[in-house]
Amino acid sequence: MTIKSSLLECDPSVAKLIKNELSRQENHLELIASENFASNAVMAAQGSVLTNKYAEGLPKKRYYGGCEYIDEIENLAIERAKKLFSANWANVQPHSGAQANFAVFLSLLKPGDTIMGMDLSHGGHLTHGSPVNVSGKWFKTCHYEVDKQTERLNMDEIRKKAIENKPKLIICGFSAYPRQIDFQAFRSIADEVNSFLLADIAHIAGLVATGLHPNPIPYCDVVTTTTHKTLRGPRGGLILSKDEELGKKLDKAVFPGTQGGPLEHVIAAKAVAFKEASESEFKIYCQRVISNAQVLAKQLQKRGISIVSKGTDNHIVLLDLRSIGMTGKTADQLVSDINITANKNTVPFDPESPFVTSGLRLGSAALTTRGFNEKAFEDVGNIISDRLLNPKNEEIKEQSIKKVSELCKKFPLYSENI
Ligand code: DSN
Repeated sequence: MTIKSSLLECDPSVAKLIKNELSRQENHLELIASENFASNAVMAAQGSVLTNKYAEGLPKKRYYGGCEYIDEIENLAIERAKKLFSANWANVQPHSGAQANFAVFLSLLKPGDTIMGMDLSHGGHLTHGSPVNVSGKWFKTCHYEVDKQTERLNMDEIRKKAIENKPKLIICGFSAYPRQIDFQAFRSIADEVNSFLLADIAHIAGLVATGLHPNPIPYCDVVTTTTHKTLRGPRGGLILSKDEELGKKLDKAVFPGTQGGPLEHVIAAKAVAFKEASESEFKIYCQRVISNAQVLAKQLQKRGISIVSKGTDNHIVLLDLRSIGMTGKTADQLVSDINITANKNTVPFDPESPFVTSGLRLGSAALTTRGFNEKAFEDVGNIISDRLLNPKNEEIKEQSIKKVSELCKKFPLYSENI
């Protein structure tokens, strides 16, 4: 073997597994709310020779030579990110959303400070103060919840909690919250208790970039996101701020604070994704992401399955399966049996453990990328309902597998030769 050998020649085992994964993506309905399908252009940049280059530091301030093209690529990514989100500063190096949040903690907090985020079981994220994450081990934590009746944020309750606990950092932005976030209201609470405000928009970044969800930049000290969910780029993280001085501290917190060499091939792919997201087609795509999720939610409700907060403003549809006497674990398995990929998820005030749960989280971003329209999402809602409402019916199971296969053929993903 030489470095010129193809993947198939060099490692047929890995080549075959990648082909199998491609086939799985083509032939299953992808409804995991945090996943999407990146474009061929994004994947070409990520699978490029840039993987070979070390570039610790920032453009024009590197610890290695040979960075002239890398600098241009990273600057393009930074400038495009700033423009897309109307920010004054951006760092495109975080390897993931968790790394982005960790860098924010390093720059704003000291161990023992108090942070306040949404409770994980109500839709928060592990890195927002969960006891199993460094954010919950190194900081004192307090959590807010959604309102029991509306299953939406109750800003009066959040304000009370902030006054009680005086956090140094308030975190908003969630993993399983289907409604719009009022960043201005969070800002006024943060000002009242003299706290920093972080918005983690990992899930809704595409909707924010296209103006379909309010932008947190004017109200927050710092904003973090991933680049691969509704934003549809490569897997990775991004930090943004309106404050260039704070940006300098955040740059240091990324490198050398929490990371080593940046992944420049991923940064190039982020630059491509930011360009794609700035085009008018991407706004139309994001509008469809929302309307498709709303159609899906409505269809499930029509069939008697409750939806957390009774609907959605974004790409997330969270099923409350207590309405049909089922757990998330069972539902996850039932839809998986008919080639639908989703994830079990806690619902607010869930009586079940996180390993069992009472919810199933669905997201519309990936199938909308395949071109699924409202009619197709209505069909998806019916296929899921048929399966969950008739878990022991083998005939319905077989019909559902066929319907999934027909939908996948009708809306192909990538051509086989990528
Ligand atoms: N685990 C991701 C999600 O599914 O929302 C977030 O990191």
